[in-house]
Amino acid sequence: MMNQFSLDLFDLEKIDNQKYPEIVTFPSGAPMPDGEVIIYQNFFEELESNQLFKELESGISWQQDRIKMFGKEFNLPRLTAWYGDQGKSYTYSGITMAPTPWNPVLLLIKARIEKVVSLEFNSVLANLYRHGQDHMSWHSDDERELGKNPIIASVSFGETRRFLLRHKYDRELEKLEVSLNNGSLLIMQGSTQHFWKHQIPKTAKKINPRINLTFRFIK
Ligand SMILES: O=C(O)CCC(=O)C(=O)O
Ligand SMILES: [Mn+2]
Repeated sequence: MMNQFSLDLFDLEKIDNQKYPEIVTFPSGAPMPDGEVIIYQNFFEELESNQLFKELESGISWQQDRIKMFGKEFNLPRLTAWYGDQGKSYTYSGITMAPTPWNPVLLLIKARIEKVVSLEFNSVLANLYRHGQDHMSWHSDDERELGKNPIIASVSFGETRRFLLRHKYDRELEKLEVSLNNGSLLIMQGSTQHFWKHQIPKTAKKINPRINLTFRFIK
């Protein structure tokens, strides 16, 4: 007869390995001051993540946005799309976007995240990094419509990319680095956006595409 007790233990171990949140700290283990960042590696299992990547890659209406800088126009170094509840428009890098209505895949991912983050998100910014030259420069998600101390939930599918954080005011502090793997969920909360900037740097390596979704709550 199958031993029920050992089966439960096995399941627990599996859940622990895959869904255990870790607080992001400096390599010494020292806590991050002025913010709170949490990472769940393998929040979505590998096979499911691969499937979600494909569905998002083909199912999202990706756009090439342009930004103005120093009087010149440039292509944003990634493709983007903005989905959410109707009536929640959002300004990002000087671009005001009206959201596309939710699709079933995004709603599924949103519901899974809302099981561990007690917040109902009402919008998501999707980013497609086609290759190593696609990137996102240093910024904070501190737009007015996100309010004070926003909770941002960021899921990644496809290629692993480096995610870096640097303090805005204390230049003595070293940077923090997190590897955003296929199926990972990163949560930024507390005063993180007020004190820290983050980026996805370029890489010269030949790499596969990556999709990132940042779920947000817009007031
Ligand atoms: O691709 C990422 O992991 C970062 C995305 C991001 O910072 C943003 O959309 O504001
Ligand atoms: Mn951001």
